[in-house]
Amino acid sequence: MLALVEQLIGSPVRVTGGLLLDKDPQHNWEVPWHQDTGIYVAETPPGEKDDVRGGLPVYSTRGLELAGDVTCRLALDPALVDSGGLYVLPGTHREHLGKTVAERFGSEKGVSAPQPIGSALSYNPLILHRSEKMTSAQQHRRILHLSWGPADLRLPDGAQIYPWPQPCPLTPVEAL
Ligand SMILES: O=C(O)CCC(=O)C(=O)O
Repeated sequence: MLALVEQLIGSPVRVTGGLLLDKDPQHNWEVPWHQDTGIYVAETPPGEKDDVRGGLPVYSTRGLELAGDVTCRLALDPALVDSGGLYVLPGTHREHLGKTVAERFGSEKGVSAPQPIGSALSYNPLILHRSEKMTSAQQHRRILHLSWGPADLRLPDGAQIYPWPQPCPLTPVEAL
């Protein structure tokens, strides 16, 4: 995965986040079109609103700071059209769309990006994406969602990327 992400980003990389998303019949959500503009930081910069997710502060970017980043979703279960998989809207990663998303793209269906179990789906975090509820009889749709950026990624307003315990840039395990 490191080699894949380095190839996509085009430089040495760092991890910027990780989540396990477990969609099941009791926790069966849908999410409208959005860009992932937030990034975990060491602390909320002065003057920014508090946004704490999973216990960690998140800084919301306002421009294209994350345009060189890559998200990689590993499907631990099938994530298909009827099991709450992702839809994307190609080409929308080139601008920070802010609050215009619903008005401009709300009526678009987009392109489904179905994932068989064990597959990896990589995309730019700024591409519009959405998901629907699971309608299949599947018990779980677990996705390991990993976020990556260039090792020299910097944020404005003095925001410091959360210091995940890792060598930066990342090195292959064999080399440790
Ligand atoms: O996996 C899903 O159902 C939606 C995930 C999502 O919107 C995200 O990762 O930003």
